[in-house]
Amino acid sequence: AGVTEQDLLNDASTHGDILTNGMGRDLQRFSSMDTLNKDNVSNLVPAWAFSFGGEKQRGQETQPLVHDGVMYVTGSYSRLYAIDLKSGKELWQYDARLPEGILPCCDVINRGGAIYGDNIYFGTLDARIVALDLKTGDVKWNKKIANYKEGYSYTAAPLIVDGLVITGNSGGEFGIVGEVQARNAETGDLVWTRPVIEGHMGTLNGEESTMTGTLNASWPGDMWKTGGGATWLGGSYDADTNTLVFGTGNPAPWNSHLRDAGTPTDGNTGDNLYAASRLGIDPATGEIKWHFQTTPREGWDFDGVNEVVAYNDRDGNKRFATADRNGFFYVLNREDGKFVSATPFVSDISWAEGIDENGRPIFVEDNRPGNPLEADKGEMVFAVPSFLGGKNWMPMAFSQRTGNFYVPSNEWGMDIWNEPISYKKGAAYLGAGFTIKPIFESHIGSLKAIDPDSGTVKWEYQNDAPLWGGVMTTAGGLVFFGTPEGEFIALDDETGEKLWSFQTGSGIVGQPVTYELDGEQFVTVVSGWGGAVPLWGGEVAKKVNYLNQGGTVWTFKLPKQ
Ligand code: PQQ
Repeated sequence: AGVTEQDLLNDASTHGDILTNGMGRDLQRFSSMDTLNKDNVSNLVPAWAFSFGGEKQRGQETQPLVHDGVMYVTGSYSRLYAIDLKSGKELWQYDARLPEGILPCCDVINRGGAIYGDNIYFGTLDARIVALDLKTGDVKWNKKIANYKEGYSYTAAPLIVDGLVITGNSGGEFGIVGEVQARNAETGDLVWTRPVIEGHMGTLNGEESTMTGTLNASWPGDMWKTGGGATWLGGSYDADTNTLVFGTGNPAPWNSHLRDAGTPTDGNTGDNLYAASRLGIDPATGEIKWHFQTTPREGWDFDGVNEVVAYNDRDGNKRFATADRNGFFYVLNREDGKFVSATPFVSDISWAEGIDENGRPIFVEDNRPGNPLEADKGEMVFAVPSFLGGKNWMPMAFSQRTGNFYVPSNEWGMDIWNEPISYKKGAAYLGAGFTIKPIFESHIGSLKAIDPDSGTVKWEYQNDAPLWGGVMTTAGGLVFFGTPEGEFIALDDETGEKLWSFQTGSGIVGQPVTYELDGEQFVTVVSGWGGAVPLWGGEVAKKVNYLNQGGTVWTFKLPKQ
């Protein structure tokens, strides 16, 4: 028996289990349960808590999974725990043995696993993907995605479609090449690979398939060979159109002048395809069906990896939505990835005036960091958003109840300048320097309710520290999310009013879930501050350096009647 493709298709509508990241492969993070709702959420209390233990208290960005009476949760440093759903007691634990010299850019985090057949799959920081037996935690297979010594790592939750385990890769700061890989879930054997930078060859069943894009059409010289575009946040799956959607990170290096991206030209020279893009991919073959580039000529580290959520708009049109790191909220057509609309979702965006009718940014050329070739350091600019983005990896949620998206955003900017750089295997390949700064005294974090049909912000909930955790919506009219200050919060989905909160003891950068057990509705979130902000946040990192680390799974329920 085991978990089937049909079970994955039904994941969002079955209340007793959570098999996929995103609570359904379209990543809506909406639960149709309403036992817990606006009227009773103020009574929510802890049912149990579970500590990851050890000294490895780092960013806990995971989303728990639930199957057959067991919760599966990944922790920092490539650990996975199986926990009894009723008692909160540990059943087994798997610790990946990580080699010295792993190179994750942005903390030793993991965002979760995927369940299929009799296995749970998750990726490790040394760029491997592991299949473990659901019952025992025994290793079924363990495969290398890429060479960690070159800067590759892995942090995303894998995606499972039609018996294939589909993974991206991390390493965009090291001049790696972004890629999507599909493996047979039973054996771990590679079925296809799709590099995302033009000029590189894909494979299918061990043989070359097709080239990605057109060689040298949008890159100068050999720059495509180390072109970046890490697919580090994984992907989503739209079953209606049978399409995988993966985002691609910043082109490498950051210094855009080295990639011919600094001077406007005719055609797409310097666009650096398909970095900073979303790709629609055929799950059977790994062929690219369509692409949409959010930031052509990228020069501010606006990775295009943010999750693409499949939904229907209020007129019933099949749409995708994505809130890009570059500060714009995009709506695309699900059939062909074509641009529908884009609206800013953060304040004071400085690098573009807006997005034109073809989905291309209208650049403010003065806001591109200057060319350093003539000097050691190019001209510095103050750009908004900061390179950590109007929104980073933390997933938004869609509500089927309100038709709105709930987007965890941040309002901040950066001083940024370019420097000369040349590629060296396994070394940082940026060619830029930067300092992140707040732009408002009152707040950085802002959870926004966005109407995707008009792009308007209906309400916002402001938070002192940058928001760094996922959002979940429910048919009970609730929006759940956590803050770096440690609060786990439920808001009213129509007004943004705070209905409930609980202090978890460390910052929340995890992704909440909800499920049913014996007729009761439970809510779980993992607490444990970390991720990119303390490491890369400049002045903002200093502002939040009082926050404590942790590693605790918190589970809540209503008291018995
Ligand atoms: N990871 C985080 C985090 O977990 O807090 C934030 C970031 C990453 C970024 O802002 C990145 O740019 C980023 N880039 C890559 C890459 O280019 O390969 C990987 C990751 C990652 O795997 O976590 C992040």
